[in-house]
Amino acid sequence: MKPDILLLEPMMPAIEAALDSAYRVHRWTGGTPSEGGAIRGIVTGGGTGVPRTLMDALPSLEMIAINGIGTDAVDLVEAQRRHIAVTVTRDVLTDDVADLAMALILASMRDLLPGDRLVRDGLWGKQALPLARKVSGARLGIVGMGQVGQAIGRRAQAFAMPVSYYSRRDLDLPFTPFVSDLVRLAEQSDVLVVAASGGAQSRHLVSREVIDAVGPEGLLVNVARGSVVDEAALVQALQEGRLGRAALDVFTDEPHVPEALWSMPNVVLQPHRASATIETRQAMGQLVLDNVAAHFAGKPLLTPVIL
Ligand code: 8YV
Repeated sequence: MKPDILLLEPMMPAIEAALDSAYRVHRWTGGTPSEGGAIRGIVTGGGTGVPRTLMDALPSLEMIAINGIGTDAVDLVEAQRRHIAVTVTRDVLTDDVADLAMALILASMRDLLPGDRLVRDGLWGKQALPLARKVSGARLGIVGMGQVGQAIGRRAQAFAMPVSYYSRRDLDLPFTPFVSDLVRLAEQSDVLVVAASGGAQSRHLVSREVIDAVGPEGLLVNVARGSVVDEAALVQALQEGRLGRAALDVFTDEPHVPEALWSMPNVVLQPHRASATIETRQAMGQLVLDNVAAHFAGKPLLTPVIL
């Protein structure tokens, strides 16, 4: 008999078709599914994770395959206690997230969206745009220097951006200095990019003080998790002109984006799309399929989360 799987968010049609052919796939509609007792596997996204109430309602759950790298929305301690295996799609989305971070830096500092809007509104030649800011040579601070942070650093080097970073510890990287104080890093950066994992340990790491240190001429970019930034402080700093610009792919309470941000011309907004390319979602989906298949075949998982 095919194992029962609960799919928490949509995936590419080809990936869903492959799941459908190998498993009895139940699509989550919120709450506790009536077939809860039969569910042995969950496939979910990094942002969605698994609500704890749902996890508690699935007594036969053996594995959670996250279609992403973030584990902050899954209770890993509880998973370990219940011997539920958890996998992520390590490595395959690093480039895309770093690419989007660069795209957000470029879009924000070069005023891409106001320029685009001016052309579409037929105002070229009628209305002047303020001059933008130069990206090449701007000083970049990276918060969280895992694979994504390092990939952003490598890209920034091609833009002649001096790169420094803040991390839980000095990683002794050859190309970029470690700064042990996040406020100091923010002070000495023109652009601060958040690439740290979410979770209790990083909640509101980018505080009002850090945002103020980025300052009225600075740009804050977040491609990590909304929870890492104090969003209320961010909105207030933008409203009061204490922060120059923000470019955000992630938010505290997705898909809710604070309405105050919607009309700000110095803010670039994306709907959590850093890994949303055909190529990467295909590779992520394949890794999910391979991990789920390995689990039900009793073989070693390809990319397990190890606590
Ligand atoms: C995805 C993510 O958008 O990797 C993560 O943790 O949040 C993103 O890559 C998400 O997992 C797909 O829902």
